[in-house]
Parts: sequence; C-alpha cells; structure tokens
Amino acid sequence: MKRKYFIICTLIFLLFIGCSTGTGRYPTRAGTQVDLSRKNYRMVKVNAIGVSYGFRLLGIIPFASRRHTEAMSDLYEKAGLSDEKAFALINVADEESTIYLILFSLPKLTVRADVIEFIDEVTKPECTVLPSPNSLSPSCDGIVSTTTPTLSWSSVDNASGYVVKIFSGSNCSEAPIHTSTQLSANTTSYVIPNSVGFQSGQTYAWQVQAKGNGTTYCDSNWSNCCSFTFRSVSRGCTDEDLGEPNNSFDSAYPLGCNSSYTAKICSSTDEDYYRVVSSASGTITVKMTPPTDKNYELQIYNSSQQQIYSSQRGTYVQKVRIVSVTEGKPYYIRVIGDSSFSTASTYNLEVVCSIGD
Ligand SMILES: [Ca+2]
Ligand SMILES: [Ca+2]
Repeated sequence: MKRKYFIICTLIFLLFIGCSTGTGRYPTRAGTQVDLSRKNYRMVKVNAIGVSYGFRLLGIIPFASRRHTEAMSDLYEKAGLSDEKAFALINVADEESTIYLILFSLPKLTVRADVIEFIDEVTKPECTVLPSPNSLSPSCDGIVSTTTPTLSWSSVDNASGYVVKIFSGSNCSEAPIHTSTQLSANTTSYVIPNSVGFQSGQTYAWQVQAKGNGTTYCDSNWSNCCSFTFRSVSRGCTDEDLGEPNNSFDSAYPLGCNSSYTAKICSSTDEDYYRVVSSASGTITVKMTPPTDKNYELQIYNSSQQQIYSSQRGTYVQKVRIVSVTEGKPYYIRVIGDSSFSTASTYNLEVVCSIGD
C-alpha cells in the first residue's frame, strides 16, 4: 500500500516539475528615435516587463503560441500606461524561453523596455539677435563733473528701443543702481537723472542694450561696460573748491571788492583764475596767503589779459600787490601751485579796492 502511494505521489510531482530553457536572445529593436538634445521627453519607467506564454502538450503538440502582442499588452498594463499620453518604448529587448514539464511545455516570450513620455516643447520663434550698441560718451575711464551726465551710443539698425543700466563701481557685475525705461528707437543718448545721486570721487559704469521687437529681432547683448569717475570739480579736485572750474580767463570766477575768500589748489593741474571789476578808477590791493607749507604764486593780469605782476618763487609767505585799475575794466588774478597743491589746506585771497587813489 505504501509503495502504491509512493508511485502516485512521484507521478504527481513529476507532472509539475521540469526544466527551463532560454534562447538567450536579446535583440534590441530600432524603435522610436529620441533626440536627447531637445529635452522633449521624460523617463516614465525603467525596465518594464511583459510576458506571454504558449502551451505544448507533450512538448510537441501546440495548443497555444506565445505572442508578441500579448507580451506588449502585458508590459503596458504592468507599467500602468494610459492611452491619454504620448508614450514610447526605448531600449526594447525580447527573450524567448521554454519551461519543460513531463506532459507539456510552456513556451515563454519576455519583452523588456524603458518607457518614455513625450512632453510639449515650447517653440520659440527664430529671431535675429541685434548687434550691441557702442558707447560713445563720456569716454571710458574718463571724468565727468556733472551729476547729470549725458550718455550716448551708436545707433543700431532695426532696434525698437534702448535700455540703459547704471552701476556703482567700475564694472557692471553688481545689481544696477539705476535702469532706464525703454527709450524710443530713435534715441541714442540718455541723461542720467539727478536722483541717481552721484557722489564726488566715485566711479560709475554703464551699459546699453538694443531692444528687439520680440518676433523677428531679439535683444542685443549688453554693450561693453564703460566707466567714468564723477568729480564735483574738474582737474581732479575732490571737494568743493571756490569758483571751480576756473582754470582759464574765460572761466575766471568773479570776486567783489573788499572781500576775503578761501580756495584750494587741489591738484597738480589746478590753477585758479579770478576776475575783479572796479566801479571806479584807483587801485586794488590783492593779498594771497598760501598754506604754511606751500609755495603758491600770485599773478595779476590787466583787462587785455597781459601779465602785470608775478610773485617770485621760494617763499612761503603772503604775496601782496597793489595795481592801478581803470573804472569798469576787468582785472584778473591767477593763483598757481607751482607743482605743489593740497586737497585739505586752503589759501586765502583778499581784495581791497581803493577808489580815487
Ligand atoms: Ca582751485
Ligand atoms: Ca581752478
């Protein structure tokens, strides 16, 4: 009895055991081509698997074949892919194998693939990038003496307008301290508003961009970074200095009679011209007292701008000169540093008019 049970159990066991063979084939298919440079897809699932089984009685009588379409449907179902999106399979490979049992065999087809989904690609219009404007003035690395300098640049064909950015410092890498509104197409200059608040001795930089029309022409790159230094007076003076700029006869600063003034020779190139007009003929006395350690010189010119007095070098003392003047005629006073100057110390200038002398 025990032997009979043993035989029955062995047969049942053998019915459900067998061996498996595989072809080892992994043919890769040339499926949908994806251009990786265009970023028009995203990976949905890696290594998705689908399977289809056939059936052969006694290993040779086919009852059902393994089917590729069934394996693919199985893959889609297991990967959870819907019909609503544009999916595609990449890196597809098949494997055929067979599971052999005593009474039947199970041919098997396995499909593996990576699943991607196409995404919308924003289509940007093709446009021509405008060339950058060239800065014209003020000259790069130059000096300006007004808080509202005018920037100018070269015109760019087909520009719809321009935008200007102002930066603190000599480069254009930080956030701008001022950005203009878009200027009209025929504008090639921009007056920096006083509200920007230039500080004397500080350097500022600027750039300009030509604006496109948004369709056929695109914005230009920003122009080269051009910087300039703002000084409240010319000739390198960093502080307010009486009458500046007064470095020529034409820019001579008017002085009244019987008054005393202080001013500076504040750079090696600073020289100061003053202009005095007497209300009557007589004499004027001019006194110039330099800083204690400076050798400033005093010169006086007549109304024809001919020199009528020049103090001598070598002393650090007050220079005094009395000159005769004619009613209504201008006389000029010139103070020079003779290569010495001071941004801190002032000289004193006194003008006394003696009418009728
Ligand atoms: Ca001066
Ligand atoms: Ca001067």
